[in-house]
Amino acid sequence: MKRPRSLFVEYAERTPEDTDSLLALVCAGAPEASVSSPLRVGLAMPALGAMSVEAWRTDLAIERGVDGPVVWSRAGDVLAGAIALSDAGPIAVRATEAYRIIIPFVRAAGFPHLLRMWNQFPRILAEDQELERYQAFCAGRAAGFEAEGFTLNGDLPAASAVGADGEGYVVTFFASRRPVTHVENPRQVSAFRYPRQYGPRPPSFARASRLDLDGEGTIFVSGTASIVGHESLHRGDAVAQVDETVENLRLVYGSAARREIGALEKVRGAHYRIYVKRNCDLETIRARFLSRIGPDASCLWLRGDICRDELLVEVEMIGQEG
Ligand code: 3EB
Repeated sequence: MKRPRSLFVEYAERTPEDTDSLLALVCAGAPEASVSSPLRVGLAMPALGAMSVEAWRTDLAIERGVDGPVVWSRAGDVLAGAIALSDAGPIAVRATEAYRIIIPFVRAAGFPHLLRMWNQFPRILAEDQELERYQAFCAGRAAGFEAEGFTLNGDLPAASAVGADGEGYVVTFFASRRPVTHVENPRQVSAFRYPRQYGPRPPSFARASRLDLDGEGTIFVSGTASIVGHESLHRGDAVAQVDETVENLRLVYGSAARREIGALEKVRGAHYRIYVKRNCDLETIRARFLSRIGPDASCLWLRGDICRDELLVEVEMIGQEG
């Protein structure tokens, strides 16, 4: 018999019928950001490919619940949750609020180790209190982590922060009962050490995190883009941005997998969520990315705004190492 797995993911074209083993369902294309029970996150981001749903599953028994604004489900050592807030007013305030709800919640639940967080809100590059909204968000997120006792230096989860279309701010998270390993990228400055030019407080995230359960390591690579050191490269060149992003993914994933990855194409069973900023770049980006990772790779293509104006694409990755 196959050994039961704590956590695995699959992409689907529509809401799956088999819901018993579902820990969480992330569905693209909602008109507004939304979170409902049992844990279903609606992302106000259109799907750009056949797949529109990210289904997180487990072979273990699931417990589900709602605690104030947090909708959650848990199985074994893993807890999944999400919260939907208004994105009105200063986004820094909303971010601090979200993190000051989520962190105490995971601690009280007995899953204190944050593994992965996704942030989605609209107008990510609009102005907000003399900053870009993303930079204001980073300041509020850092304040939230700090208020909850984080050092902001090697104790942060993997994350993404992407601009959606509809209204609302959604944070989705995975947390663990057991310690998580955080991983950085040797060719990128750690985001939590970015210099002041990117905003008053640097982004609070690790490049990847890894959870080891039942002899298997699940690797979550954060949103990854065409950034080397701390600088964006290849403004206006979607193909070169894909190549730079693939190189970053190769190195971060290799570091988390603790093995040399010759080419991303060689990583079996990986899943990629790709955010494309402009529909007009989709075919160029898709063709180049698939040529680099292999035509059979599992992909979820979404339309989303990237947090620096010059970036055309951002990719996150999930992998398992046996
Ligand atoms: C970067 O590397 C690109 O603020 O949570 C990637 C992943 C990015 C996560 C976040 C931002 C975030 O800086 C942007």
